Amino acid sequence: MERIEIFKGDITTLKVDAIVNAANKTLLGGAGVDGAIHRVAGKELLAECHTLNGCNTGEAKITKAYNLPCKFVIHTVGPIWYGGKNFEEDLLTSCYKKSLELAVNNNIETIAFPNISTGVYGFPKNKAAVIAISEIKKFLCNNKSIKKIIFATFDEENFKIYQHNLA
Ligand code: AR6
Repeated sequence: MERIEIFKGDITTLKVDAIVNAANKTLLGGAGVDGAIHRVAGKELLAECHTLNGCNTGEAKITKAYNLPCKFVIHTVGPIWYGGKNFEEDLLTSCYKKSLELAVNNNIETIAFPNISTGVYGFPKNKAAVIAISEIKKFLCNNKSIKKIIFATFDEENFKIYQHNLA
């Protein structure tokens, strides 16, 4: 538990080894946290993303962070919520798992996650938080190289949900 933290605010301000981006399959930018990350990182991030050939839902890819204060950006594509019968929960679990595997393989020790899929993609916020927290706790039990995982909440509702679920 001491390796898990909640932060409320803009993930692009965090000086961690990696921040995770809630991207779309093109990896070529968008609104929400994706837009904020590309705005701060600058055009070089978009140029590197152009070389990646997109990313499937539930998968993750890593880039440098350019003008961001972190070292890497891990881009993952969350599921669009269609009511829960299209493997949305498994795909969201996979986003956290694949992002953490990439982090470990790149010697990342500190990492911040946004609340993947809970904005434009419409995943129910509490359900998403329960999945994120349980996957991360499971991962930390089996991994000692990750020193800190930050849940970067942005809206008040998610902040309260994480406070409640981590209490
Ligand atoms: N820092 C941290 N969290 C943020 C920030 C920020 N600067 N801005 C928004 N959030 P969303 P999704 C929160 O919509 O649902 C994009 O267009 C926000 O409050 O960014 O996975 C992509 O290109 C919410 O809780 O991502 C995709 O097309 C969370 O980030 C699509 O949106 C996720 O909201 C992905 O949708």
